[in-house]
Amino acid sequence: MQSAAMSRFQRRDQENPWFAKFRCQLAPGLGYERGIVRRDPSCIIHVDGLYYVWYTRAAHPCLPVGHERATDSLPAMPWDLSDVWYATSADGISWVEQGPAVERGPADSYDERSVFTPDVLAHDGRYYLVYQVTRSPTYRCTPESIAIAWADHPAGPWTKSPAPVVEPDPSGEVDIRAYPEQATVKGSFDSLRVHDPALLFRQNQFWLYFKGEGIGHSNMESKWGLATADHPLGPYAKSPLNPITNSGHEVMVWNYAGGVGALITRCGPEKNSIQFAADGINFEVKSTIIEPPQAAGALRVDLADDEHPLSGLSWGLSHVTTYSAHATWQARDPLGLQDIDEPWDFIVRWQRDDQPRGFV
Ligand code: AAL
Repeated sequence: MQSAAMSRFQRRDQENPWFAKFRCQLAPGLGYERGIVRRDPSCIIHVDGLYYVWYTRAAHPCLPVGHERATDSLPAMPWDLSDVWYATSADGISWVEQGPAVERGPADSYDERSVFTPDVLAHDGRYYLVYQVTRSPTYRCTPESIAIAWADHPAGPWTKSPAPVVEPDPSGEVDIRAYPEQATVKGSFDSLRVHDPALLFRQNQFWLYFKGEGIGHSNMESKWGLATADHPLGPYAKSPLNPITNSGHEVMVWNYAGGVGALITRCGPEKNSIQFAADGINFEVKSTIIEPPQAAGALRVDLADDEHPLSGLSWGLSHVTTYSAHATWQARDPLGLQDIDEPWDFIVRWQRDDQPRGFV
């Protein structure tokens, strides 16, 4: 005998190819280190027998001091005063940190304060990194844009775009004399910042998915937008249907069967779901999941149309933000992290578990 709720639950997970659960383990080489921030890993690509990943990396003199106390050398937030670094791995488990890929620009450049939260696309023998850029400490109302760099080899050297390729929407108004700054006119969902870019190639175009934060919207109301271009370096045009999700934080998308799969986490009424859009724009919930990896990057694979819907979500890296209440993994301490005495973000490995969810 089973209640209606349990029978619905069991049927849903066992028969649904879109259902996933995840395990995590340490990623030696990218793990916890006092004074070092490692977070927001890109997707992972496999080139000439090596796995490559890019991520936000900072060596900070102290833990973040917050918006009002940040200086030229004191970070406001963990991702402030950061550069994009890369690491390689032979087995996808242990990593060797190789050094910077894209660094902050000189004074007065569009990326002078921080470059962070990268994703990678390999296309036609070239490599593209998309990432966030900002000019000043991440004060509550500091704009953030998306820029791109390209290279002929994953080890670089990287050439940066002369300007950001996606900017916040110009709507909304802020009274910067108030503290904290007050929105006087609410803007669109991406009027303050564009974040977390992820770049796919589909239908002969470059599809750049991003997270928006809007003037007058709370940080936990984030939604995703899309901008497309004929050339990877742009110009990118935002979709008239933006925002294309009503939920989601860090962007994780993959190609599947001519459409796009999405891992929606942390924010909004549809958080903790896996979604699919046959046209890459109109997403539908395919499954609900528990404890997805945060800020995940997955192994990029070439997918044939008949692959499993979650082949693009087999394993990858994610981060543990030890200062954050969102780190449910850390709260349950499956990695045995009780020795950590200061909250420095670090990277872990996740893997999709093929077993269906256990039933009580
Ligand atoms: C992340 C992302 C973006 C934000 C910050 C760093 O997880 O959403 O990158 O700016 O947090």
